[in-house]
Amino acid sequence: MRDTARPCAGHLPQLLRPVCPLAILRPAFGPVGVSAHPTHWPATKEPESANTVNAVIEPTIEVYLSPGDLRRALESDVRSGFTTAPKSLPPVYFYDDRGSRLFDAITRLPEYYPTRCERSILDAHAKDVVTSTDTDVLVELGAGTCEKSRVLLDAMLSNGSLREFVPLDVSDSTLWQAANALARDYPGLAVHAVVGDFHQHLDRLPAGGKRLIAFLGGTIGNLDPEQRRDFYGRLVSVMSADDRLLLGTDMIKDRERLVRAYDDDQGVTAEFNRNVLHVLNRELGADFDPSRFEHVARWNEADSRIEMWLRSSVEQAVHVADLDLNLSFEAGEEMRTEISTKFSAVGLEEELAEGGFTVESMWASPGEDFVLTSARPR
Ligand code: SAH
Ligand code: AVI
Repeated sequence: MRDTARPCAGHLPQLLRPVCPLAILRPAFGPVGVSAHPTHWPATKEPESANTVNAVIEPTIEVYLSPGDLRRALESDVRSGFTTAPKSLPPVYFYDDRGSRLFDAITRLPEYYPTRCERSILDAHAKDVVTSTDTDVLVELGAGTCEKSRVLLDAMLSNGSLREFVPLDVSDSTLWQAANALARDYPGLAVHAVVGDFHQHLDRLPAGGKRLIAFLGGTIGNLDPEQRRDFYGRLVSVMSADDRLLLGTDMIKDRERLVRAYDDDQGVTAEFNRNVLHVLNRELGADFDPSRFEHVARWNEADSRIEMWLRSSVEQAVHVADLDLNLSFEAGEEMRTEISTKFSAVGLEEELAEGGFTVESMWASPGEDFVLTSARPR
């Protein structure tokens, strides 16, 4: 279980060095608000709806996870996760640059339906979401490449209410590239990126305006029930009565489809899963041989979740040099790398109510494969 009193880790390799000359990594809990000088990312296609009259506002970035925080969190998670049975690691370590690219590839796989389903709901209902809340600030937690944010930003632009976008993610380079692309594509939009952890930095989100706090992709399902309770509690405590939560959740469905979404034919998800071993080798001087670990995706009926595991194909010893830690794996021994919880509409509504929210609307994709929920603090 994550210790919420200490920094939770993001991926380390890219976070240990600045993502751009001006994205200053400050000591933990230090002052915030670093403005970036102009940077020149390749311009992406300007959406037709972009307001070309306004000037581009250079994005700003706040960094709440210093390299030291991240390093300490990784060390602590490895020590605790590898010395309890079964071995486990939090999924946050998947997302170094390579992991973020692999996740992006996953979202385009034929078997991985959640991204397409959520996108289709946004395409159909972003306008309803925005007009019903009259929001002028979009906050996105675990924003990644911010691809789906564009649908909401376009709707806010059409509604005449678009003012500020605040994406938060642990993956600093992915976030910074996305922030720059969005600032260029939406002239007049203030993009304020936050490198932080949604388990511990929700209270650092800029206040003011009517905020739509989006948590998309089904990432809430990567938290266990206790982490979700903590998350809702912290989120509701920083929301004003005018703010709204927009939550994307993957729903319970036929087991075969679920497992296939996490065990694709091309092996992209397997590579994503094994990526955590490359991260440990690079960051902690471990000597994992990723080819000696098999990707396993399994449906856990009792807990309504897909679990990803890495199964040692042989009996083997692994040394984590930086921690002076010797690990042994039995042949067939598994370590858990991710849970991905699937929800029922009733269960979700109950969970949100217990977390201090009142559900206002739910929009489902065809077949109720995926659901977007808008909720307000009670
Ligand atoms: N929202 C996007 C990306 C989902 S992938 C989408 O729907 O497609 C999950 C994202 O959450 C990654 O970008 C990862 O870096 C980020 N993430 C994972 N754990 C996090 C944490 N504890 N705090 C902040 N971001 C986190
Ligand atoms: C980010 N998260 C919602 C994804 C999921 O479906 O749980 C991560 C993922 N893991 C394997 N494939 C995708």
